[in-house]
Amino acid sequence: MTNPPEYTPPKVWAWNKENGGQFASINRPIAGATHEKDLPVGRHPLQLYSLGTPNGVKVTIMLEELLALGHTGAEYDAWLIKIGDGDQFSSGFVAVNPNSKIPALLDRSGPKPIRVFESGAILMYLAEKFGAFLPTAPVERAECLSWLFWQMGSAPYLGGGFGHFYAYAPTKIEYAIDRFAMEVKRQLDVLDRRLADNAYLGGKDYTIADMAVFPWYGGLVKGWQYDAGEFLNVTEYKHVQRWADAILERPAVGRGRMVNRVRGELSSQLHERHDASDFDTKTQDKVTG
Ligand SMILES: N[C@@H](CCC(=O)N[C@@H](CS)C(=O)NCC(=O)O)C(=O)O
Repeated sequence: MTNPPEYTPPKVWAWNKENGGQFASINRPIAGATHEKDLPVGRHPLQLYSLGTPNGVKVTIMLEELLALGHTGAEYDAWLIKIGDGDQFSSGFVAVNPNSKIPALLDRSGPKPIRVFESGAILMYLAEKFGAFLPTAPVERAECLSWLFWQMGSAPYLGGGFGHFYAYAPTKIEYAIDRFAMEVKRQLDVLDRRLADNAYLGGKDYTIADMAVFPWYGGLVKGWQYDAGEFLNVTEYKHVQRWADAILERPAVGRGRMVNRVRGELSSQLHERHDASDFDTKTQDKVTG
């Protein structure tokens, strides 16, 4: 094993703003706003402040699925939060999410706006509000919520662990890549075994658990995440592949993946969404990453 340069931690950690990492310009060890700026507000009951990352896409898929079911109360304005530019640290965004991370939702349909942050909480909130994609029978509901929370606990090992050290860290550290590649493969095997006997994670029905897991692990087995398909030998997860293909067939998933998207073919990027007709000039078949 190749060793990284020796580092002896000081007695008390100190913030080195020039640590060279790809996110050095936005990462910081303190919370709160860096600047005063209000968030924009559109005409719809739901205001989403987000970006087309796996965490953001979970929510736009859910909103498009709700609209496809005919829930007009799920009409939404999706505003772009450019995290590379520090938009998540504006006073307006921090008021909606004190954790300064996308996605954040403001429900303005009632007498007082309700804020919701954390993608899992937003999915649950919307599922309960509209009575959709979250089973009510105890066994199915428990299974759905278990897989939803599995995602919330597991994906940081994929994104913050594997993805960070494999794709973003300024130096390739064998120990870190090895440790997180092993964990991510274990997680893929967990999913593969579950999906061997079940059409979807919650059982026979498509639920918010699938919407949460798909953008991360579906993207991984399709080779889109971190360009790591070959490295992780993702073709071996046959049941995850079958499940991801089934989800990709859904028109609402195609639309949800385009909202707040800032990479890939320009024709696949819908930076802001304010009306169903906004998709008319876009082409879903170009959403390949
Ligand atoms: N557990 C959170 C994670 C959200 C998250 O990590 N969002 C990232 C983008 S995918 C972000 O906003 N990063 C900005 C930052 O860290 O400053 C959720 O599921 O909502």
